[in-house]
Amino acid sequence: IQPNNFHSLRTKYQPELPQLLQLEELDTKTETIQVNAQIREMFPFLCKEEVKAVTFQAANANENTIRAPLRIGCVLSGGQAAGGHNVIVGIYEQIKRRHPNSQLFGFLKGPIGIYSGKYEELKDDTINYFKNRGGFDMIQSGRHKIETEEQFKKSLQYCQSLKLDGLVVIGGDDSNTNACLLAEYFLKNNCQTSVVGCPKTIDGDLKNEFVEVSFGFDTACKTYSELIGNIMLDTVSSKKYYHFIRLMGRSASHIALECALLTRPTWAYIGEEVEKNKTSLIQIVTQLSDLIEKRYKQNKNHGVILVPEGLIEFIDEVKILIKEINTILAANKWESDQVFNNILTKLTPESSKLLQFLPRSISDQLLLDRDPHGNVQVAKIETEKLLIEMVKAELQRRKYAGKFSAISHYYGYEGRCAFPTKFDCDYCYSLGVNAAILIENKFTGVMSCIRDLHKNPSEWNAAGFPLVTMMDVETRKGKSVPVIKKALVDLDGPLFKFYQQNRDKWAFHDYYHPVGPIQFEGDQVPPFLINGKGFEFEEV
Ligand code: FBP
Repeated sequence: IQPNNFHSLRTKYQPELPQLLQLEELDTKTETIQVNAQIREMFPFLCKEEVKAVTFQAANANENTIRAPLRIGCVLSGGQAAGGHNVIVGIYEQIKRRHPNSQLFGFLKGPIGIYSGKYEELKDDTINYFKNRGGFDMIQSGRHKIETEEQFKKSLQYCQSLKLDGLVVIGGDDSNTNACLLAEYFLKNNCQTSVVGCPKTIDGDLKNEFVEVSFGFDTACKTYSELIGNIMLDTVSSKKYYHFIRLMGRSASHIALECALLTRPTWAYIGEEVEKNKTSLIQIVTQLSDLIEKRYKQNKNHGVILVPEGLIEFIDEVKILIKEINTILAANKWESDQVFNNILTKLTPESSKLLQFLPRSISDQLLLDRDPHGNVQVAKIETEKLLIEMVKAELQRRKYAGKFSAISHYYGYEGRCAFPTKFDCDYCYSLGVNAAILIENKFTGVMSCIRDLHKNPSEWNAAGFPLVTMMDVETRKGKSVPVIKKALVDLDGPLFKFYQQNRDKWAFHDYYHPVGPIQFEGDQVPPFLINGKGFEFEEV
């Protein structure tokens, strides 16, 4: 692909590094963290001694320090998220600064590249081309899991034959769970390769007391918000369409909430609230129809409704239906054209009724194969179309006097590979530099964490937090397994509260706020998801 002018401009940008990570010499400071007993048992090698978090502080420069070249492998795992390339660029530039003979190897097409030994050495030309660029095309990604003994063994063999000091796994909750299992396996087998994770996912659900936000979230939300704002301007100009916009984000509604705060739509559903209130599909349709009728009385036949992709799984009766489908599909194998009829005979009467009530296109989407981690592929379920159809039918039933003309949109993949925002460029570069420093200091089974992200990049802090401290135990396929828990929208947190306080006003008075395209220069607003820290909510 020939770089265009914008690309050339962006590649010239040197990401800002926190002052701390610019220092020649760093001392590490460790602090013991408690890990629950069940997790300690599952990771006996990582938890052999006290489990420690690491932070850094300035040390005196020592001219006599002799540094050896570092050899690091990296892998991009799971869905694309803007900024992934900069994590790799950060690792590369850091290890080259430490020693010019250091080497970086990219495992290709995700975790499968590790256990099948498919890799490429990354050099200046590749690194310079992909700097500050969206996509994962430098080494590609994949959703494979390292799960069988053979795959663990092969992963270890390839890391050993490459004499890797470290492996950086750039991924979401499932990929970092896998990284932790790999770190444990390497320790158990006396392999010297450290394993360090980096928090990636546009969904924003890899978030906890150690990780403030996952990278890619900021770019995705700002990309979608630009498009939502454009639609808002269009609809207040023509005043004739309701736009139902489904936003990506598999489970949690962080993206929908962030975009709602940025753009102030007519209405935004938040899946976690729907779950908490046990709102049924019919209730959602009734609420929307009431809203449309009320707006009609104000002479408004237009609007913008945000629908999180994960909404469908939060609706109580659909959640039960999906759970039943998952169990039945796990126990039976049918030809694809027989799945629908066969499954109806095995579902409970309520779920069977619901599956038949849903439009066939939607029920077929619910029956699709699960991804390798067992997730329903909500990206393929057209909830926005389902709502439009059901609202249309309800309004007809009510003999609605107004006009309901609705257009559906799905903003998903277009937000994952945009040119990363300045925030994601700097954040990812710092994550990569920090990962390399953690490896140089021989920490394993830790997540590279950059903190105080609401401040200017120069003031950010860096740390390594043990992955075992982020783990919970869940039952999957009848077995207790360790997993990094997904963070859902906090319904008591400042972001949701702000939306809740303002949404009725926004619903009837069109406070639309088109944000325009991502800006790379000037004042930057970090994602609100960082607990609204440093962000003053402005009453509107
Ligand atoms: P990750 O959690 O791996 O980052 O992926 C998130 C996501 O982008 C979801 O928002 C979306 O539902 C899903 O991936 C789509 O998956 P796929 O790329 O396999 O279609």
